[in-house]
Amino acid sequence: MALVAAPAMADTTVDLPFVGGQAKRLVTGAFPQKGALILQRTRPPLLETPFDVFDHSVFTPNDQFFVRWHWAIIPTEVDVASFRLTVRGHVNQTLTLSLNDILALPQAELVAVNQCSGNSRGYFQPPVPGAQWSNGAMGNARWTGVLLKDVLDRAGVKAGAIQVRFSGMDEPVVPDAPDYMKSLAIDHARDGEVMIAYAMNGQQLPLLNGFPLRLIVPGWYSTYWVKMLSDIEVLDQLDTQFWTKTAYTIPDTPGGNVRPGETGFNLVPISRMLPRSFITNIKEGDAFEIGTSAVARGIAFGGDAGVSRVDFSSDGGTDWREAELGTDHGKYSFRQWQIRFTLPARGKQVLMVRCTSSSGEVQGDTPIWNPSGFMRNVIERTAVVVA
Ligand SMILES: Nc1nc2c(c(=O)[nH]1)N[C@H]1C(S)=C(S)[C@@H](COP(=O)(O)O)O[C@H]1N2
Ligand SMILES: [Mo]
Repeated sequence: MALVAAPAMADTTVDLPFVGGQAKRLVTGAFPQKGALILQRTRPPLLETPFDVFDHSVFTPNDQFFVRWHWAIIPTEVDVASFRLTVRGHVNQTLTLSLNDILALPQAELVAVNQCSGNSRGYFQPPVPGAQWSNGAMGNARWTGVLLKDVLDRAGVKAGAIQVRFSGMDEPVVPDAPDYMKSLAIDHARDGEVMIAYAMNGQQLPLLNGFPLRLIVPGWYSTYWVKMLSDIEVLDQLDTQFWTKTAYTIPDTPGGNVRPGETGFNLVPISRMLPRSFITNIKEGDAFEIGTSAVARGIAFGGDAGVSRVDFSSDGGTDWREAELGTDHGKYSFRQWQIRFTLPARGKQVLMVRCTSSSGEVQGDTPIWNPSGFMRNVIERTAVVVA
């Protein structure tokens, strides 16, 4: 498949309300197979979903799904006839699978949120280095493909296997830089949920989201969701490669939370996601008429569990009321919520939304902090003006 240029689209700008001041970014349609996305970096691309997209559907359209790559050498086309996925290492037989071989395996399907560990990093206070994302480094899609377990079973995992390491077709720009790879524990890899996807929302994956194959690790941050997956290696010892051992680690403290400047904590690999929720139809600064009934709606997800309830406050967190939930597309999906409310007092009012997961985790009231700016999941606040 070769890339075709996206249709011409006028560039506009967006203001992201970061703590250190607003960031003006270009909204571009210049990337292949992609529509309007917020441009943070061109090479390698960092493209963010404009937040209003999340108000239209719980499924994030492929052409507005965010994009994140670590290294700039990304194939601009993949030949579907010669493409092969290798499965090797601590297995009975090495496999070299064509896309037709993959398509011949039993089909699996799952709706799941793909969220960057650093989603919302731009709101960390004090600020931390790294991609300055607003809240759009996430998306929800129906993924179709095969179970990783089925592929590993065909190769025959030998006794003593510890981890499985995944690598894609992208490459670092300098030869001694570490190729992007991630590993999962062998039991996780064989849990019957981790998938190798060839389709997203019923279409083949956009190249920038990993065509022709990507790993889906439901409930875990997308650093593990290796794109353009071409190599699977079963390891009989722990992976000591940079991207698993050193990068993408969080403090081994409750919620990955430390005080700014704190030292002396242990680091562990980031893993499962935490519950989050957002208002999608009301923006900071929107005007409301006193005493008039209005509707708030948005999305929530439970992290690595489903959404049990969503509560809404229109008075800065004093009173909370339970919102009505939309269709359940499975525990790893966005879930829509909505509620009717009235604002009884003039002036500034703070709207808040809070998700409780089906495993009983609740979003917290105070933002967490860690030096990498990972795992933000505080209850978000939207101040509106009542007149
Ligand atoms: N091959 C490859 N896969 C990758 C990455 C990468 O740099 N190379 N980045 C990971 C990270 S950190 C994120 S956030 C997601 C982004 O997925 P998306 O671009 O489809 O939204 O891809 C993951 N998979
Ligand atoms: Mo990421």
